[in-house]
Amino acid sequence: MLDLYHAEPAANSLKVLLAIKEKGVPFTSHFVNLHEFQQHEPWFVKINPNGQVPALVHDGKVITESTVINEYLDEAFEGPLLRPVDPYGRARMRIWTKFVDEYFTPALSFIAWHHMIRNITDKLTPEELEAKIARIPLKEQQDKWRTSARQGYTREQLEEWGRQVRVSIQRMEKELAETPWLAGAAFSLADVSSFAITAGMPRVSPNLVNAKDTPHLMDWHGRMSARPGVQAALAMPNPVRETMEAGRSKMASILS
Ligand SMILES: N[C@@H](CCC(=O)N[C@@H](CS)C(=O)NCC(=O)O)C(=O)O
Repeated sequence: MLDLYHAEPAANSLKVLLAIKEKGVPFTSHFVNLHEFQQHEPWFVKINPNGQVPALVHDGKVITESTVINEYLDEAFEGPLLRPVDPYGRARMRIWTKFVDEYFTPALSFIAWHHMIRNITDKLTPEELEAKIARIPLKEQQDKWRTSARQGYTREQLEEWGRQVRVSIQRMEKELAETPWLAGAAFSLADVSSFAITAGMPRVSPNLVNAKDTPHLMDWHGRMSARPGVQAALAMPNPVRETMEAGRSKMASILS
């Protein structure tokens, strides 16, 4: 029995959907609607005490943290190998997944929240919003919801995160100019992690990711997008697409 609790195919949820579809492992999908704060409901916090998606439940055992879930999926199930076999290749893969988790994703995430969260929270009264925030298990996430919903982040903060996103894109471009996939000769979880947050960038941030400035990244993006596993992950239902799109256009200004 394999159950995956995830949100729309974006960011950390997309990361795990990509791996599970590439691997071809059958699973039961449970959509957790972040726009309705379902991730903070008691039934879900019992599964992941952090109140965040994705979460995998395998024969009753819970695995959280998207990068750990992906390594677990690759280790525990049959199917194409998603990690290089040699120790150096595997280390290179982990350097990428760590970089994506610790540097690239946080920078992009703060920018996204600043532009998108009010599309979710504006329908609530201040009292309703505080009641929702009070249920969030992590103090850091409480602060992120509250700041994004109210005054937002400062121009200096947004510009610094924008700089970090540009550094991340340049790092990908440099690597992909040297090797076809991010961890070397073969597709791996390094590509999965990186694609999960750059999937929409050629469309949303064409000033940053385009054929002239980042030709190798664009070529990689085309090869990634052509993979059946990637297409299957991106085709997962997305009931919140409209709200997301409304925020995405606003993000483009800081990411150029
Ligand atoms: N380190 C965690 C982060 C998970 C995470 O940030 N999930 C986001 C969605 S991409 C979430 O659940 N956000 C809603 C919230 O924090 O309230 C992982 O990699 O799985």
